[in-house]
Amino acid sequence: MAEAPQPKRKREEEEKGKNENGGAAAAAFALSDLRVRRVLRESARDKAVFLHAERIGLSGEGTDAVVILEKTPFQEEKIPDLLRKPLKAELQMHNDIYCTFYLSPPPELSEIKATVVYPATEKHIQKYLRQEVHLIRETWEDYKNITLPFIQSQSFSIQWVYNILEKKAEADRIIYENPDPSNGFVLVPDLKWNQNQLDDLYLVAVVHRREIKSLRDLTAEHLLLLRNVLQEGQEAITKRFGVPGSQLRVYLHYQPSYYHLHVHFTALGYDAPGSSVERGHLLADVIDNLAMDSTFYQKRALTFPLRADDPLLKKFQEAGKV
Ligand code: M7G
Repeated sequence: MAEAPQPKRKREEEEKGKNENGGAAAAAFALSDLRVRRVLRESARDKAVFLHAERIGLSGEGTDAVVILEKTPFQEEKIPDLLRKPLKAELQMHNDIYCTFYLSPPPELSEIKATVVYPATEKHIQKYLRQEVHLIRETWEDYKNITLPFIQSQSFSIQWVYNILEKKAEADRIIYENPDPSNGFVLVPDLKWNQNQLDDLYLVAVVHRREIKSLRDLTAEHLLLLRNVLQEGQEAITKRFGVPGSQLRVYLHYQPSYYHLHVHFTALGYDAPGSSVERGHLLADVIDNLAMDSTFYQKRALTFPLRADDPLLKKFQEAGKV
Protein backbone atom coordinates (compact mmCIF):
# COMPACT_ATOMS: atom_id res chain seq x y z
CA MET A 1 0.00 0.00 0.00
CA ALA A 2 1.18 3.57 -0.68
CA GLU A 3 2.99 5.33 2.14
CA ALA A 4 1.99 8.84 1.19
CA PRO A 5 0.27 11.40 3.43
CA GLN A 6 -3.11 10.06 4.44
CA PRO A 7 -5.97 11.45 2.39
CA LYS A 8 -8.62 13.43 4.20
CA ARG A 9 -11.34 11.30 5.68
CA LYS A 10 -14.65 12.42 4.32
CA ARG A 11 -18.15 11.17 4.59
CA GLU A 12 -20.84 11.23 1.95
CA GLU A 13 -23.20 12.56 4.63
CA GLU A 14 -21.22 15.80 4.63
CA GLU A 15 -22.68 16.42 1.21
CA LYS A 16 -26.21 15.77 2.41
CA GLY A 17 -28.42 18.80 2.24
CA LYS A 18 -25.85 20.93 0.40
CA ASN A 19 -26.99 20.13 -3.09
CA GLU A 20 -29.18 23.12 -3.78
CA ASN A 21 -29.70 22.82 -7.49
CA GLY A 22 -30.51 19.84 -9.63
CA GLY A 23 -29.74 17.31 -6.95
CA ALA A 24 -31.78 18.37 -3.99
CA ALA A 25 -33.89 15.21 -4.10
CA ALA A 26 -30.94 13.10 -2.97
CA ALA A 27 -30.77 14.90 0.36
CA ALA A 28 -34.45 14.46 1.13
CA PHE A 29 -34.66 10.75 1.95
CA ALA A 30 -33.07 8.02 3.99
CA LEU A 31 -31.62 4.83 2.51
CA SER A 32 -34.25 2.86 4.41
CA ASP A 33 -36.95 4.55 2.26
CA LEU A 34 -35.73 2.51 -0.71
CA ARG A 35 -37.06 -0.92 -1.67
CA VAL A 36 -34.95 -3.30 -3.77
CA ARG A 37 -36.66 -4.28 -7.04
CA ARG A 38 -33.91 -6.39 -8.61
CA VAL A 39 -30.20 -6.98 -8.80
CA LEU A 40 -28.87 -5.40 -11.99
CA ARG A 41 -25.33 -6.74 -11.68
CA GLU A 42 -23.02 -8.30 -9.13
CA SER A 43 -19.26 -8.27 -9.18
CA ALA A 44 -17.47 -10.75 -6.94
CA ARG A 45 -14.13 -9.26 -8.02
CA ASP A 46 -15.08 -5.69 -7.08
CA LYS A 47 -17.17 -6.80 -4.06
CA ALA A 48 -20.02 -4.69 -5.40
CA VAL A 49 -23.68 -5.12 -6.22
CA PHE A 50 -25.76 -2.82 -8.44
CA LEU A 51 -29.45 -2.60 -7.54
CA HIS A 52 -32.57 -1.28 -9.20
CA ALA A 53 -34.52 0.15 -6.27
CA GLU A 54 -37.55 2.34 -5.86
CA ARG A 55 -38.94 4.79 -3.39
CA ILE A 56 -42.65 4.63 -2.78
CA GLY A 57 -44.29 8.06 -2.56
CA LEU A 58 -47.36 9.04 -0.53
CA SER A 59 -49.62 8.26 -3.50
CA GLY A 60 -48.20 4.71 -3.65
CA GLU A 61 -46.30 5.45 -6.88
CA GLY A 62 -42.74 4.11 -7.07
CA THR A 63 -39.85 6.29 -8.31
CA ASP A 64 -36.80 4.47 -9.69
CA ALA A 65 -33.41 4.61 -8.02
CA VAL A 66 -30.08 2.91 -8.62
CA VAL A 67 -28.11 1.86 -5.55
CA ILE A 68 -24.51 0.64 -5.73
CA LEU A 69 -23.24 -1.18 -2.63
CA GLU A 70 -19.49 -1.72 -2.42
CA LYS A 71 -17.28 -3.15 0.30
CA THR A 72 -14.65 -0.47 0.87
CA PRO A 73 -10.91 -1.21 0.47
CA PHE A 74 -8.79 -1.90 3.56
CA GLN A 75 -7.28 1.05 5.37
CA GLU A 76 -3.74 0.15 6.31
CA GLU A 77 -3.80 1.72 9.77
CA LYS A 78 -6.89 -0.26 10.76
CA ILE A 79 -5.67 -3.71 9.72
CA PRO A 80 -4.12 -4.62 13.10
CA ASP A 81 -7.52 -4.00 14.75
CA LEU A 82 -9.15 -6.41 12.32
CA LEU A 83 -7.05 -9.25 13.69
CA ARG A 84 -7.18 -8.08 17.29
CA LYS A 85 -10.82 -7.15 17.64
CA PRO A 86 -13.07 -9.35 15.51
CA LEU A 87 -16.47 -9.98 17.07
CA LYS A 88 -16.12 -13.54 15.86
CA ALA A 89 -13.36 -15.51 14.07
CA GLU A 90 -14.53 -18.87 12.72
CA LEU A 91 -12.01 -21.39 11.52
CA GLN A 92 -13.31 -22.79 8.23
CA MET A 93 -10.55 -25.19 7.34
CA HIS A 94 -7.10 -26.20 8.44
CA ASN A 95 -4.72 -28.33 6.40
CA ASP A 96 -1.02 -28.54 7.18
CA ILE A 97 0.28 -24.94 7.12
CA TYR A 98 -2.92 -23.55 5.52
CA CYS A 99 -6.07 -22.33 7.24
CA THR A 100 -8.97 -19.97 6.51
CA PHE A 101 -10.95 -17.95 9.01
CA TYR A 102 -14.14 -15.99 8.57
CA LEU A 103 -14.03 -12.79 10.61
CA SER A 104 -16.96 -10.70 11.76
CA PRO A 105 -15.39 -7.26 12.21
CA PRO A 106 -16.89 -4.55 14.40
CA PRO A 107 -19.03 -2.01 12.46
CA GLU A 108 -16.29 0.64 12.18
CA LEU A 109 -14.10 -1.90 10.35
CA SER A 110 -16.75 -3.28 8.02
CA GLU A 111 -18.05 -0.27 6.13
CA ILE A 112 -20.05 -0.48 2.94
CA LYS A 113 -20.22 2.48 0.60
CA ALA A 114 -23.67 3.12 -0.89
CA THR A 115 -23.93 5.33 -3.99
CA VAL A 116 -27.49 6.34 -4.84
CA VAL A 117 -28.84 7.81 -8.06
CA TYR A 118 -32.33 9.14 -7.33
CA PRO A 119 -34.47 9.72 -9.24
CA ALA A 120 -32.82 7.41 -11.78
CA THR A 121 -33.67 7.42 -15.48
CA GLU A 122 -34.04 4.28 -17.61
CA LYS A 123 -30.58 5.11 -19.01
CA HIS A 124 -29.04 4.94 -15.51
CA ILE A 125 -30.65 1.53 -14.95
CA GLN A 126 -29.37 0.29 -18.33
CA LYS A 127 -25.85 1.57 -17.53
CA TYR A 128 -25.54 -0.83 -14.60
CA LEU A 129 -27.42 -3.83 -16.05
CA ARG A 130 -25.16 -6.76 -16.93
CA GLN A 131 -25.18 -7.12 -20.66
CA GLU A 132 -23.16 -8.36 -23.59
CA VAL A 133 -20.87 -5.72 -25.02
CA HIS A 134 -20.02 -5.03 -28.67
CA LEU A 135 -17.17 -3.02 -30.13
CA ILE A 136 -18.01 -0.23 -32.56
CA ARG A 137 -15.55 1.28 -34.98
CA GLU A 138 -16.80 4.82 -35.58
CA THR A 139 -15.49 6.88 -38.52
CA TRP A 140 -15.79 10.67 -38.50
CA GLU A 141 -18.78 10.33 -40.88
CA ASP A 142 -20.39 7.83 -38.52
CA TYR A 143 -19.86 10.33 -35.70
CA LYS A 144 -21.53 13.15 -37.64
CA ASN A 145 -24.37 11.05 -39.09
CA ILE A 146 -25.13 8.60 -36.28
CA THR A 147 -23.49 9.38 -32.92
CA LEU A 148 -23.79 13.17 -32.80
CA PRO A 149 -27.53 13.34 -33.61
CA PHE A 150 -28.08 10.54 -31.10
CA ILE A 151 -26.21 12.19 -28.22
CA GLN A 152 -27.93 15.48 -28.99
CA SER A 153 -31.30 13.75 -28.72
CA GLN A 154 -30.58 11.78 -25.57
CA SER A 155 -27.76 11.71 -23.08
CA PHE A 156 -27.35 11.94 -19.33
CA SER A 157 -28.04 15.30 -17.71
CA ILE A 158 -24.83 17.16 -16.86
CA GLN A 159 -26.40 19.27 -14.14
CA TRP A 160 -23.95 17.71 -11.62
CA VAL A 161 -21.06 19.10 -13.68
CA TYR A 162 -22.52 22.62 -13.70
CA ASN A 163 -23.15 22.32 -9.94
CA ILE A 164 -19.41 21.65 -9.45
CA LEU A 165 -18.34 24.51 -11.75
CA GLU A 166 -20.77 26.94 -10.08
CA LYS A 167 -19.87 25.73 -6.54
CA LYS A 168 -23.44 24.62 -5.91
CA ALA A 169 -22.28 21.13 -4.96
CA GLU A 170 -19.03 19.54 -3.80
CA ALA A 171 -17.48 23.01 -3.28
CA ASP A 172 -15.74 21.83 -0.10
CA ARG A 173 -14.28 18.84 -1.95
CA ILE A 174 -12.40 20.87 -4.58
CA ILE A 175 -8.74 19.84 -4.63
CA TYR A 176 -7.61 22.42 -7.15
CA GLU A 177 -9.05 25.02 -9.48
CA ASN A 178 -7.66 27.01 -12.37
CA PRO A 179 -10.47 29.59 -12.73
CA ASP A 180 -9.62 30.71 -16.28
CA PRO A 181 -12.89 30.43 -18.29
CA SER A 182 -11.12 29.17 -21.45
CA ASN A 183 -8.16 27.23 -20.14
CA GLY A 184 -9.16 26.40 -16.58
CA PHE A 185 -10.76 23.46 -14.79
CA VAL A 186 -11.91 22.15 -11.40
CA LEU A 187 -10.36 18.99 -9.90
CA VAL A 188 -12.53 17.02 -7.46
CA PRO A 189 -12.52 13.48 -6.04
CA ASP A 190 -14.57 11.22 -8.28
CA LEU A 191 -17.91 9.89 -7.03
CA LYS A 192 -16.30 6.44 -6.98
CA TRP A 193 -13.52 7.35 -4.48
CA ASN A 194 -14.12 7.65 -0.74
CA GLN A 195 -10.68 9.24 -0.13
CA ASN A 196 -9.93 6.87 2.74
CA GLN A 197 -7.04 5.12 1.00
CA LEU A 198 -4.79 5.89 -1.96
CA ASP A 199 -4.94 2.43 -3.56
CA ASP A 200 -8.09 3.31 -5.50
CA LEU A 201 -7.36 7.04 -5.87
CA TYR A 202 -9.74 8.55 -8.43
CA LEU A 203 -10.23 12.21 -9.25
CA VAL A 204 -11.93 13.95 -12.11
CA ALA A 205 -11.02 17.29 -13.74
CA VAL A 206 -14.00 19.14 -15.17
CA VAL A 207 -13.17 21.94 -17.63
CA HIS A 208 -14.81 25.37 -17.35
CA ARG A 209 -15.57 25.57 -21.07
CA ARG A 210 -19.01 24.18 -21.73
CA GLU A 211 -19.07 23.53 -25.46
CA ILE A 212 -16.56 20.66 -25.64
CA LYS A 213 -18.59 17.46 -25.63
CA SER A 214 -15.88 14.84 -25.99
CA LEU A 215 -12.60 13.81 -27.57
CA ARG A 216 -14.25 14.29 -30.98
CA ASP A 217 -14.50 18.09 -30.47
CA LEU A 218 -10.85 18.58 -29.53
CA THR A 219 -8.48 20.52 -31.82
CA ALA A 220 -5.12 22.28 -31.39
CA GLU A 221 -7.15 25.24 -30.07
CA HIS A 222 -7.59 23.25 -26.84
CA LEU A 223 -3.93 22.39 -26.34
CA LEU A 224 -3.32 25.01 -23.65
CA LEU A 225 -6.35 23.80 -21.70
CA LEU A 226 -5.31 20.14 -21.99
CA ARG A 227 -1.72 20.87 -20.98
CA ASN A 228 -3.00 22.79 -17.95
CA VAL A 229 -5.19 19.87 -16.91
CA LEU A 230 -2.34 17.39 -17.25
CA GLN A 231 0.37 19.42 -15.56
CA GLU A 232 -1.59 21.30 -12.89
CA GLY A 233 -3.81 18.29 -12.16
CA GLN A 234 -0.79 16.04 -11.55
CA GLU A 235 0.94 18.70 -9.44
CA ALA A 236 -2.16 19.26 -7.30
CA ILE A 237 -2.54 15.50 -6.67
CA THR A 238 1.14 15.12 -5.77
CA LYS A 239 0.89 18.07 -3.40
CA ARG A 240 -2.29 16.91 -1.68
CA PHE A 241 -1.94 13.13 -1.72
CA GLY A 242 1.79 12.55 -2.25
CA VAL A 243 1.27 10.44 -5.39
CA PRO A 244 3.82 11.34 -8.11
CA GLY A 245 2.74 12.03 -11.69
CA SER A 246 4.54 8.85 -12.78
CA GLN A 247 2.02 6.83 -10.75
CA LEU A 248 -1.09 8.45 -12.17
CA ARG A 249 -3.14 7.29 -15.16
CA VAL A 250 -4.57 10.46 -16.74
CA TYR A 251 -7.08 9.79 -19.48
CA LEU A 252 -10.35 10.53 -21.26
CA HIS A 253 -13.15 8.13 -22.03
CA TYR A 254 -14.60 7.70 -25.47
CA GLN A 255 -17.58 7.43 -25.41
CA PRO A 256 -18.04 9.21 -22.09
CA SER A 257 -21.31 8.95 -20.20
CA TYR A 258 -21.44 12.72 -19.69
CA TYR A 259 -20.83 15.00 -22.68
CA HIS A 260 -18.93 17.81 -21.02
CA LEU A 261 -15.17 17.47 -21.30
CA HIS A 262 -13.61 15.89 -18.21
CA VAL A 263 -10.40 13.98 -17.51
CA HIS A 264 -9.94 10.96 -15.23
CA PHE A 265 -6.97 10.72 -12.82
CA THR A 266 -6.56 7.25 -11.28
CA ALA A 267 -3.83 5.49 -9.33
CA LEU A 268 -1.70 3.55 -11.80
CA GLY A 269 -1.91 0.42 -9.66
CA TYR A 270 -5.72 0.56 -9.62
CA ASP A 271 -7.58 -1.31 -12.31
CA ALA A 272 -10.28 1.38 -12.50
CA PRO A 273 -13.55 0.62 -14.31
CA GLY A 274 -13.30 2.07 -17.84
CA SER A 275 -9.50 2.20 -17.94
CA SER A 276 -9.27 -0.53 -20.59
CA VAL A 277 -7.83 0.06 -24.07
CA GLU A 278 -11.24 0.14 -25.73
CA ARG A 279 -12.37 3.14 -23.71
CA GLY A 280 -9.36 5.01 -22.32
CA HIS A 281 -7.28 7.61 -24.20
CA LEU A 282 -4.20 8.85 -22.34
CA LEU A 283 -4.25 12.63 -22.11
CA ALA A 284 -0.52 12.86 -22.93
CA ASP A 285 -1.16 10.96 -26.19
CA VAL A 286 -4.19 13.11 -27.01
CA ILE A 287 -2.01 16.23 -26.58
CA ASP A 288 0.70 14.84 -28.85
CA ASN A 289 -1.82 13.79 -31.49
CA LEU A 290 -3.39 17.27 -31.55
CA ALA A 291 0.03 18.96 -31.64
CA MET A 292 0.88 16.87 -34.73
CA ASP A 293 -2.49 17.38 -36.41
CA SER A 294 -5.16 19.78 -35.18
CA THR A 295 -7.92 17.75 -36.85
CA PHE A 296 -6.67 14.34 -35.68
CA TYR A 297 -9.91 13.52 -33.85
CA GLN A 298 -12.06 14.74 -36.75
CA LYS A 299 -10.31 12.35 -39.11
CA ARG A 300 -9.57 9.06 -37.51
CA ALA A 301 -11.91 6.22 -36.62
CA LEU A 302 -12.40 5.57 -32.92
CA THR A 303 -13.33 2.29 -31.27
CA PHE A 304 -15.59 2.00 -28.25
CA PRO A 305 -17.76 -0.59 -26.52
CA LEU A 306 -21.56 -0.47 -26.43
CA ARG A 307 -23.91 -2.62 -24.39
CA ALA A 308 -26.25 -4.92 -26.30
CA ASP A 309 -29.38 -2.90 -25.69
CA ASP A 310 -27.83 0.54 -26.00
CA PRO A 311 -30.02 2.45 -28.47
CA LEU A 312 -26.85 3.81 -30.10
CA LEU A 313 -25.86 0.24 -31.02
CA LYS A 314 -29.25 -0.11 -32.69
CA LYS A 315 -28.56 3.04 -34.73
CA PHE A 316 -25.23 1.58 -35.91
CA GLN A 317 -26.96 -1.72 -36.72
CA GLU A 318 -29.72 0.06 -38.69
CA ALA A 319 -27.02 1.88 -40.67
CA GLY A 320 -25.43 -1.52 -41.47
CA LYS A 321 -22.25 -0.62 -39.55
CA VAL A 322 -22.20 -3.56 -37.11
P1 M7G B 1 -17.59 9.27 -17.91
O1 M7G B 1 -16.47 8.78 -18.73
O2 M7G B 1 -18.44 10.36 -18.53
O3 M7G B 1 -18.60 8.15 -17.51
O4 M7G B 1 -16.97 9.76 -16.53
P2 M7G B 1 -18.49 6.79 -16.70
O5 M7G B 1 -19.26 7.07 -15.41
O6 M7G B 1 -19.22 5.81 -17.58
O7 M7G B 1 -17.05 6.48 -16.49
C1 M7G B 1 -17.68 10.50 -15.60
C2 M7G B 1 -16.94 10.40 -14.28
O8 M7G B 1 -17.55 11.29 -13.36
C3 M7G B 1 -17.06 9.00 -13.67
O9 M7G B 1 -15.78 8.57 -13.22
C4 M7G B 1 -18.07 9.18 -12.54
O10 M7G B 1 -17.84 8.30 -11.44
C5 M7G B 1 -17.86 10.62 -12.15
N1 M7G B 1 -19.06 11.25 -11.59
C6 M7G B 1 -20.34 11.07 -12.00
N2 M7G B 1 -21.17 11.85 -11.25
C7 M7G B 1 -22.61 11.90 -11.42
C8 M7G B 1 -20.40 12.54 -10.36
C9 M7G B 1 -20.71 13.48 -9.34
O11 M7G B 1 -21.85 13.89 -9.09
N3 M7G B 1 -19.63 13.97 -8.64
C10 M7G B 1 -18.34 13.56 -8.88
N4 M7G B 1 -17.38 14.07 -8.13
N5 M7G B 1 -18.04 12.65 -9.84
C11 M7G B 1 -19.07 12.15 -10.59
